[in-house]
Amino acid sequence: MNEHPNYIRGKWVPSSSGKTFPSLNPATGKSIGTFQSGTKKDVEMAIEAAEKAQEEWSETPSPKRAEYLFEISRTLKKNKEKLAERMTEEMGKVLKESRGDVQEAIDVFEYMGGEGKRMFGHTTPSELKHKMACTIRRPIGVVGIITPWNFPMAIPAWKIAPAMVCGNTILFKPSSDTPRTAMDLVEIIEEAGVPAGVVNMVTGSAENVGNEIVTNPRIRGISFTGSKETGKWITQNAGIKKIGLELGGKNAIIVMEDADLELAAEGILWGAFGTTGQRCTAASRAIAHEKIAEKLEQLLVEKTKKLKIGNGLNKNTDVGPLINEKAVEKSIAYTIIGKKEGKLACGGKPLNTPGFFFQPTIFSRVKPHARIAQEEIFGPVLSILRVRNLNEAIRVCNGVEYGLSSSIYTNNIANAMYAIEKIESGITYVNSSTIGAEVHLPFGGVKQTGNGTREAGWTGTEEFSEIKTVYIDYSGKLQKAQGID
Ligand code: UN1
Repeated sequence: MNEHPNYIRGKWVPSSSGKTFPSLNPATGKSIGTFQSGTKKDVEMAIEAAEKAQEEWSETPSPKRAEYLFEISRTLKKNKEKLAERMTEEMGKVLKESRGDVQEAIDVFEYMGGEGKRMFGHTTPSELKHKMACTIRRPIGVVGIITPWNFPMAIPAWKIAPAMVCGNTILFKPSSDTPRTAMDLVEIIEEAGVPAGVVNMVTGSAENVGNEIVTNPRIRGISFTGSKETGKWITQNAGIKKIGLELGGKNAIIVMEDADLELAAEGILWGAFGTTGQRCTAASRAIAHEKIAEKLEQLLVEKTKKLKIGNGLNKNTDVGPLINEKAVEKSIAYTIIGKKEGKLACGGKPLNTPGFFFQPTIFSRVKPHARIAQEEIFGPVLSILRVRNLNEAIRVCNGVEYGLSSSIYTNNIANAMYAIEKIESGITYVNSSTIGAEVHLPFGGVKQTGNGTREAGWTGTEEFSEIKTVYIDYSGKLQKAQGID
């Protein structure tokens, strides 16, 4: 019933395992279809297909490859509403956010299509006469793309679009929580006429599918978004490959005494409870100046109590379910820890209904070293911390192992500029929440959040290409560099 195959060499095929797993609607706990429990053998078949397609795809000029990306973008746009509804059904986020997720995919295929006409290298003079030097971009080869469930279309698109335009062929393993949204995207890629073998998808577990993708030496590059633990495992087991990692966050919003508190409260709420707190960029800490902390807390609690929890397909829902049972257990566990570490100001309970719901939760008077202020919860749990001045705020903000997004609310330009300079993170917002990065700017983090790559924007193609340096000597003589005669 409603069984969905893998996609290898342009064909929809069952797994060699003969087994499937269900994808559940987190608002009801019911299955929406079954997907292949992929195997090492399936991965090998997909690598074979990707290798076969590699030469012709890499020889296709990038402005021509770009035409496929534009077509994918257009088809996504035409199907946006249906795709968003299906995404909410599978992932749970409220419909308007699912629309945003599809929109990110539309935008990134369009943007990366444009990159096909740039693909810039450098030219620079040689130190020798009648000789020129330049760089060009070459594909990496077959790349493995391993993606999470929280942006089930946008994140695969952030990776597949630049990988394609750079001339790589792809093995895509989506999260087992959102295989149907991944399938929807791959169907659109197929519809756009992308040659067989350029994009292949194998669904299944990390143990069987992920493991093989990471460790197989025929895969030349890996791009992964997910947990720090898995990221670490990848760096230890992938061998010599080009690796791009987007891992966790413990993002903070600093609110200074001069800030517009109404605006700050709205931004904190959107950052903490948007997507039910399940974004790497989610704001899980509010660092408040002691002079306004009480007032800010009141505003936050008041507004949080008004949020409507429910099925993301319902028009008036503000906060959808968590992704699965395990996520609810994690939020419960951190609430128990939080009650010992701070004061529970609101929320803190799962809903006693079918589906995986947890109340938006706020802890106040949390200390910087508390576990709820240090560890990534990936649920709707916000900690409020108090500080005496900007320097302390920045110290607290930086006092975690991650560094993805950050924000400061202030009307003092010097405060804002100082925070931009001193906060250790890949992204800093001023008077705006920690979420909502745009696809034409680089995205990524420092410290344990990543290994230095930046997705999206003009840096997005760097992760998926190799630089070749070219020297062209037209002097007709053997010339030796470094002054050797
Ligand atoms: C993520 O949670 O991994 O900036 C990505 C944002 C989104 C992307 C989040 N555009 O919140």
